Amino acid sequence: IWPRGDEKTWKEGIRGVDSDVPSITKSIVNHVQTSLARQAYNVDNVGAYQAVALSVRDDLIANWNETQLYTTNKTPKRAYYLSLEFLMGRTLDNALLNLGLKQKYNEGVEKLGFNLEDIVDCERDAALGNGGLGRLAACYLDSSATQELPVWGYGLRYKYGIFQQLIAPDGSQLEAPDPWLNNQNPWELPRLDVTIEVRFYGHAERLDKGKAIWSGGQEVLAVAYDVMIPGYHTKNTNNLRLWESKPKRGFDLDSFNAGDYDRAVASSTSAENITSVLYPNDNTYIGKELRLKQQYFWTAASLSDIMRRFKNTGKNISEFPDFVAIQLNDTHPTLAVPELMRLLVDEEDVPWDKAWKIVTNTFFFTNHTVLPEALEKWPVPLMQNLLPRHMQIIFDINLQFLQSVERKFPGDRDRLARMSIIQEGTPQYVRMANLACIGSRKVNGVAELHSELVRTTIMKDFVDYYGVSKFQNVTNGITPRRWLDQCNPLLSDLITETLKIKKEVWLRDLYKLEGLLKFADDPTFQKKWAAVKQSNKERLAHHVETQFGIKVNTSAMFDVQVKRLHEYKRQTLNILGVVHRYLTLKAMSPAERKKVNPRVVFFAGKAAPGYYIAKLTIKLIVNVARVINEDPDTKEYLSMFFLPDYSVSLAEILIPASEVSQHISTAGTEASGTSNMKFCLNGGLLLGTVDGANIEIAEEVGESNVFFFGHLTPAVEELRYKHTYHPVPVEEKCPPLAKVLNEISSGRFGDGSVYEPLLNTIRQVDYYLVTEDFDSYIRALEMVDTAYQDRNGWIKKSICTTAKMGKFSSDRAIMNYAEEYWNIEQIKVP
Ligand code: GPK
Repeated sequence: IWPRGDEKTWKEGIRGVDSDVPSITKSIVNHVQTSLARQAYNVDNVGAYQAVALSVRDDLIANWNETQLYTTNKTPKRAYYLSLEFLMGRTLDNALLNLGLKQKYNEGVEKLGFNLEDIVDCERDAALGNGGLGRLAACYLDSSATQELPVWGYGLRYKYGIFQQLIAPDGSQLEAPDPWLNNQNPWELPRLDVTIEVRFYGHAERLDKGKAIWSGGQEVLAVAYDVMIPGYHTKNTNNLRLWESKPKRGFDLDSFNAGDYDRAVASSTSAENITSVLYPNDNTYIGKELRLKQQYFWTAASLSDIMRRFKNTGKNISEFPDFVAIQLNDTHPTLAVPELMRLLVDEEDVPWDKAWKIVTNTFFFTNHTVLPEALEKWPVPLMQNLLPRHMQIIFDINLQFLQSVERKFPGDRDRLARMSIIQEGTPQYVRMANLACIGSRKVNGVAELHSELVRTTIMKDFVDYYGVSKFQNVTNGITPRRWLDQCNPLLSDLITETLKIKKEVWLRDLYKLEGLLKFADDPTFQKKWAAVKQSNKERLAHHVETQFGIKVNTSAMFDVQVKRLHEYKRQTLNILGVVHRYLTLKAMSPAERKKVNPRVVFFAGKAAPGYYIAKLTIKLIVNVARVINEDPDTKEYLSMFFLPDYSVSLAEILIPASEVSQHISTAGTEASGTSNMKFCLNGGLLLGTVDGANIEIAEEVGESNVFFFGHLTPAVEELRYKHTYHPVPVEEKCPPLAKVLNEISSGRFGDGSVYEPLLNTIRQVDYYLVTEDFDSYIRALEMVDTAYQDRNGWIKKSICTTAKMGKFSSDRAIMNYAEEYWNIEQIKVP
């Protein structure tokens, strides 16, 4: 029976999402006049963007509605991707491409007197993430939707995303807030009806059978905002649910009436603060109570939502893991483990052991770093106060676990101490990675080398205990829709025309790129390939020229390093290499210089606001750039730019323009890296260390097509030992580097004393082994130069690189999770 009213009227009432050009212009004009309350004569580009976005949103909503209804009725097993970060970037262009409507909107917008590219440029990035981890989550959503997998993301709707980076006249990084929601956001659906109560503080009283009652404290509301995630050329449109915090009661009426306004709104302000701002730390743990509040708020709301959806199916609670898989993106959502225990034991009356079985069959845990400073550890007193019931549950889980370890390895006290969820001391700490591992069915790293390091270092004891099969690898991937078709339309078209297969086909099966190999030597194809790169270089040059007012030499090699500023990523190695090159050029005669391969070096990336050395590195880059860009002897041959405020949108301009990109972390420190994949997919060659996914890229494209240098992972530990116990001065170890450091100290690039703390990290402990890798780095740069001199050889390398990047599609990675971890199936919405 139709739910209400006349079925025919309902069905005929569904707004046709007709995709002919007249319907599109009609819908845009309609939004201008109604949603925006404007007229043809007062629409600027921003207004046009809003109207076009609202029009596209109508299509997305229609698909999203159908997908959600159809999937709910099918009650399949679903997977949930819990991530504190989703670095989405812009949506309009991506949505148009995924819907297959870009051409039509182009025409329609033109008819209305606008240019689609300008309109697309009006959109602000949704930058709810720091770097690789957050962007990976975004790529995974795209691949899940494209492959029609029932996957939802869960995250937080931060009012402020990653800060905006400004560069002061003296080269310092300044941070400004990113109020990205100031203009309304057409890509989200507020679900003010979907609200969940989340408790903090209070007290937990134990009952019998492992149960407890948690009461009192502060209650906060989580409100859902749904973001539509369209798949590529499919109706399937998935959901990303972001939670916003809100006070449960507006304000305290008693205080208000007594005239104490501050107190009246204090608790509501504290509730709203929870989802105010994204923490700007990457690869470092930051032990702030508000951050722990964010983590619990988000996991509690998400689990409650998941539980409600599961219960709507009417299945028995023991079937929970047959219908729900939850991927923990790093340790940030690990509180989901004790929270699911709490829901099952305290609220659903499930016996402890049965509940534990459900929990450990539901969760999967991805580790993204082995850097010790990034591993989350929360002080027990802090957690005890904020989450008293969870602290009890964690202690209970730990007791049972350690008893079982003791049975397997009797009398091994050191092992127990290492494996315990609780790190002893004053205060005690909760080790989130141990908890995540113990609570999950599988643990994975993000590239082969990294996963092996997970097995042999941070998780070694757990491998001994569980066996190695629990610890696996899923090499990261990137979506070829955004990172080729969208950011590099010229290359995408050239590939389509060359492969003679539809774009829709190779963009969903990236291994098809191998078909380019047979054209790698074809001179006409090489010419077209080079022309595309040249045009992307011009696009970047134009961007730089408008920003800096400096003309960029577009016949020079474009060399790019863009990523978060971090000592382990070694932007220092790059800048010291640039200074070395500069000094070398200065020492040459004008005739000698003419033989040098001109190079433009681009940097971009943010430093965590509290990371002093990283900020000093930015200052050094900016000030070196200022000197060399103005030096008439050398500027033709070497110039350098630090592009402020790196973002997804800026990456979309930089990556297609790169001829070589640098991924030069100390071996064993970069878990995977994903921009390396983006550059190579766009025909840029890789200059890097034998680290992370660089290794697998080289395996695919062939070692002759990458430029590798530096010590290997097994050597790193011993070198560090030597640095500590048998230090050798840099003057002895590496004279050219010593010279570079001294030039900086002596004030060649502005007051040298400013940089002493940075230079001393290299002169003294040199934990990241800059002094050990500098020589081979310089040699690698020379090899790059030599290879670049052979134009056709270089273009061939570029073609062969793109051709062999099929493995790095995030479609492959997501299918691996779906089949080997989540056990979910594709659903085709008819
Ligand atoms: C890893 F631990 C973290 C972190 O806090 N933030 C972050 O972006 C990155 N990462 C790794 O550094 C990259 O090597 C990796 O490719 C990326 O996560 C995705 O796995």
